Amino acid sequence: MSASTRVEIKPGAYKSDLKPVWCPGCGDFGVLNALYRAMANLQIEPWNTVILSGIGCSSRLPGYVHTYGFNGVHGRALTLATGVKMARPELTVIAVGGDGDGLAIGGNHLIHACRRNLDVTYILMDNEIYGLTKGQVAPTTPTGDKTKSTYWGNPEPAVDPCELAISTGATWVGRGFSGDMKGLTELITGAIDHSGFSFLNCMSPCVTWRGDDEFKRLKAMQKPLPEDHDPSRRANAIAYTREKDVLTTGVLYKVEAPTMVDRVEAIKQQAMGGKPAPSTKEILSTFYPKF
Ligand SMILES: Cc1ncc(C[n+]2csc(CCOP(=O)(O)OP(=O)(O)O)c2C)c(N)n1
Ligand code: SF4
Repeated sequence: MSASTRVEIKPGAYKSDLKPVWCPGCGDFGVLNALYRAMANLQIEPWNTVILSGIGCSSRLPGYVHTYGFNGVHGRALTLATGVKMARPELTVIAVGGDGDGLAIGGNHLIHACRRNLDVTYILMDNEIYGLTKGQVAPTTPTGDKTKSTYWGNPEPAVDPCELAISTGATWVGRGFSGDMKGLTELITGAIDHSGFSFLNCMSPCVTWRGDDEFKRLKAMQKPLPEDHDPSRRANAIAYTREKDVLTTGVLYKVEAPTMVDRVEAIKQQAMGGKPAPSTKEILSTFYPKF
């Protein structure tokens, strides 16, 4: 379709027919609405987009967006995203999920997605708790907090997801808050637009298991990055991790680097000595001549 005949896609067009079943007031509504707006900002084509997730309240999100999607198994959002991106590099691939899904059972996959610099956007909806399973401690639960599984207080130190992503090789790392629709929409737009692995840690309160005050508490702590922040320097970005009394939001880190697909394509070219790559049928016929 030529640019002149293309119809503008409005944020509402990305809504699916499925109604979210999140608790009233859940932070995940803010992330979903910001995602609709970001997709409209970029005029993302739903028919060329896949959203992948694991299991958790937040992992229900793919069902609420009018694109291709898959709500997989716990902790495996990024394994699915890796497969889709490597098989169909031309698609927009977005992975979503909770802090339990992405940092506990799926923590290993996050490390490898970062170091590979897959051209995938990963939105971690961080509520500092396991929401779906009713309030157990998560890797981002602050030390000392009482949860359903830590009656005497959480004895473990918490992970800073942005610090982890920066130090393992993500090339775009941001922190947002679902109570800040404008800021979050800008961040999701930038994350999807980035070529390489973009990791957005989005504070997304669980009002049921972390309490009604979470939005107020985080809003009071939120502080945008200073205008002179240089996101190309890793040390600058790391300085805004492990914060206790403030929630600095914005693009902490952003650099350009070859993606996993770029590197694999370069190897293919090298291996083929400039000849075109064989089709799948040609490859299979070398193993099974009758194919
Ligand atoms: C292999 C496996 N282990 C455990 C579970 C149980 N389980 C389902 S969701 C979940 C954690 C949910 O927390 P999080 O990923 O932070 O998402 P939220 O519900 O808070 O959005 C767990 C432990 C599971 N479904 N599969
Ligand atoms: S339990 Fe928490 S995370 Fe899950 S839908 Fe309710 S408020 Fe959201």
